[in-house]
Order: sequence, then C-alpha cells, then structure tokens
Amino acid sequence: MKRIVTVQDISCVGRCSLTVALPIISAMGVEACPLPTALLSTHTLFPEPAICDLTDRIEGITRHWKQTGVRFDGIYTGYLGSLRQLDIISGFIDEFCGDGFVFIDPVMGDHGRLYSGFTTEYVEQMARFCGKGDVIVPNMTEACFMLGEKYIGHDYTKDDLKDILRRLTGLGAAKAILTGVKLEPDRLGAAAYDSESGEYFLCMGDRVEGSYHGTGDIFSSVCVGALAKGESLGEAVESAVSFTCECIKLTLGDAADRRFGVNFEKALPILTK
Ligand code: PXL
Repeated sequence: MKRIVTVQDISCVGRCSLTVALPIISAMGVEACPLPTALLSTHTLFPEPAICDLTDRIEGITRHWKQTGVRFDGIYTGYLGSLRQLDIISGFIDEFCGDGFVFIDPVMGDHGRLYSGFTTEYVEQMARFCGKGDVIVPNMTEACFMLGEKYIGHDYTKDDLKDILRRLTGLGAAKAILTGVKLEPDRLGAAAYDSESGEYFLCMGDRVEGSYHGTGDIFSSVCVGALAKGESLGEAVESAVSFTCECIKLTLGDAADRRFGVNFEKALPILTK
C-alpha cells in the first residue's frame, strides 16, 4: 500500500486541513500519516480560535521517524502558519522526499484576500517554497499573490489560464494545478499544466452560488490520493473536480453555516470504488 505524509494543521471544527485529508486519502486506499503543525479549536474564519502551535514538536517527531526508517511515497503540505514552519518543512522535504512526489498546496487566501495572519513576506517565502514541489495547487487568489498579479476572479480566457499556469511552473515545480477557475458564469473547475510534457488540462463542473469553505483542501486531498495510486495529472484533476462538486451538491440543502464546510462524509463511498 502507498503511504503519504500530510503536513498541515488540525482544525477541530470546520472540516478542513487534516480532518478532511485523512479520511479522504484513507478512503482512496492510501495510508495517510499526519504531521500536525498546529492544533486549532476551529479554522481561522471563526473569530478568535484557541491555537496550540506545534512547531517545536515537529523536530522530535521527524527525528523519531528517521530512527524508525519510515519512508513516504509522497509528501503533501497544506496550511502552514508561519515563516519558521515554512523553513522547517522545507528541511523535512529535503530529508524525507526520497523518490516520492512533493505536492504543495500554498494555502494562504481566497476570494482575492489573504487569510488572517498571512503577510506579503509569507507570500514571497511560499512562492520560493513552491520551488520544492513536483506539483503545486494554488487557487486563483494564491496564484495571483505569488505571481504579483491583480486578482480579478472571473472573465479569464483559456490563454490567460495557460499564461498563469506557465508562470506558476516558473516557480520551480514541473506541474501546476490552478483551482477556482471560472471561464463562464455557471461553471467552476480547475486547469493544469505539465511543463515536462507540455500538456494542458481543463476540467469544469457545475458552479453553485456561494462560497464553500474547505473545498480547496478536499480537492487537494483527492489529487494526492489519485497521484499516489498512479493516476496521471489529468485523471487526478478530473477525480478531484468531480468529487468536490459532489460534496457541494450534498451540502446544498443544508441551512448550516458554510464555515462548517461541506458534507464530504456522504460522498466518501465514491472514492472507495
Ligand atoms: O482550508 C484552509 C485552512 C486550513 N487551516 C486553517 C485555516 C484555513 C482557512 O481558513 O484557517 C487553520
């Protein structure tokens, strides 16, 4: 069985980061090992979460992993909370990547804005960190911040997307996936580029009104599971778009606060097939 390690926070309430990555990757038949970087009572869209930073615990965990000789077929990084964590996780990648793939989701913002606590210095460091990846998966907001582009959010052409994707691979990762892509009002999806083969991919699903928190982490988790299982970049993006759309559909009827994320649990059986 393939084994990946996922490096991100655990937000106890709000269905994002580790609370979606572990069940999704496991459901896909891939062993998912967490390296938790912080423990939060909720994600940061809720006001004033209680936060326990785990940066100083990372070294002890990884030292023990080195002693045990554990190896990973992939490293998946998500939300990282500080410049110091970027630095430490950079070292972790150097030590543990072996011949596995490195998948970086540069979680920093959405809808044209950075999440609370992130700075322009962090954006610059994250852009550099992306150079350690084989695959990077920014949303449109994160891509614009890292490339120094103005965020528009809509009315992109296919050529605009190709240009953004080419510049994203210029950060150093051979493959880039761009999420939150909107070419027409009622379709939302992802575009990808493999700079080694020169191939582009575009995969769109039905767009529903509103913002669904945690869907970026769901998308990335499915991609990681798919890549670990040997799917191609294009296949992984297809799987991730269709699963994410299904999760949103399964949440539409709920009156619940969107900050609680989507009902991905009901869609998990799709992944076990
Ligand atoms: O879903 C991204 C994410 C992950 N982890 C934490 C967050 C967010 C987005 O707000 O706050 C702690």
